[in-house]
Amino acid sequence: MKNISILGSTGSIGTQTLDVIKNHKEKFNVVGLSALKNIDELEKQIYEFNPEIVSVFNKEKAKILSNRIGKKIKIVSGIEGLIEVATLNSADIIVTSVVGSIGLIPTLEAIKCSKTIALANKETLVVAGELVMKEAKKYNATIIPVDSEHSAIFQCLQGEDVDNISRIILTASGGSFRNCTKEEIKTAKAEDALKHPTWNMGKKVTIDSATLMNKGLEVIEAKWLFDMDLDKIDVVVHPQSIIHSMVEYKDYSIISQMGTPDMRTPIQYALSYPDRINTNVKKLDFNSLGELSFLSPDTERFPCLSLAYEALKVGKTMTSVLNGANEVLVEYFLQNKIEFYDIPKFIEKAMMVHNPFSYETVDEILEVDKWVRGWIQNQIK
Ligand code: MN3
Repeated sequence: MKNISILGSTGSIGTQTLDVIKNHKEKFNVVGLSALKNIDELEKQIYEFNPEIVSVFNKEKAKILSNRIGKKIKIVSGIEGLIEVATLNSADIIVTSVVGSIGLIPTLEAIKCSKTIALANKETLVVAGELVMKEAKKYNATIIPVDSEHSAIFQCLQGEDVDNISRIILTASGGSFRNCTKEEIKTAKAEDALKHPTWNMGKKVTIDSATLMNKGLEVIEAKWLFDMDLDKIDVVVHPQSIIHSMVEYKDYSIISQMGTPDMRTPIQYALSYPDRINTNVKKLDFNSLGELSFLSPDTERFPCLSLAYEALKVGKTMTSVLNGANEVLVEYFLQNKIEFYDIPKFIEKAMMVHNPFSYETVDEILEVDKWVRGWIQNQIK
């Protein structure tokens, strides 16, 4: 039996993780849950999975939940609460599925407790990949990717020697605006961007898919997870989302991982690793699949991808600036306060203003994160 703690249990990845667990109650047991503020959903989860501890980030909401369910379960709140769920003694695996750089601190604390991390929070590696991987090594904590592309690569690497890799090929669906002209994209609203063609995901990552920033963040994530040089990470647009990513070896053999696009597959693999277990995800039917196609990403219509490569090339604190600016701008776009192309425009401006430096502590990173968020807010006002 593996004991699981989930950071962000009411979000898209969190609920799909619980769905996987529900199917394998003989293998997995929930010990910790946490949510930002959705206590109605959290309350249902508590009755169904009976955890030891629950964290509600919002303190007011934590109090309301506490009044509702009494003293049966320990309820904590704030960042301290999130850390408590992340470092729970009885937990074997911590699923980090909170959205944004808020995931960094609890992930680092879980690493210090040598937990196995099922990492679904890509922003953690984007803002502090070097530090996180260094700490994971130091504390002997295993990091297993949940992001579908990185899970694919992780699976393609099993039994192989990393020195034999020629390159990693990340596939991208192309997002909601893949077939739109620049003019159409310019005036598109958040609701249009939220109609993702192949994947069922949360709002933030769906907007990031539409801008291709998601793929940019994933390039950065891949660099740190697999210790790969930037020039060995390629992106190809593959609209059907059947091939979830590939690894090319030095004999130019390419190994890919395929399947129906369903996040429960990479989530389950992260929980069952190194084992494989049954699923009720839909089987891939080659007879009705039709054609698989591949295109190069269009950085003219989707400049965010180039900005991410640029930030990674500069390195140091620049990827934090990219990420912090993006998080704020996506939120504004979701509220229809800015246009689609304001996202890359202001990220680029922030990157030009910022003087990147080498960081050693998480506090330095958080300082940069705070700065860029304030800077963007001032620009939009
Ligand atoms: Mn992905």
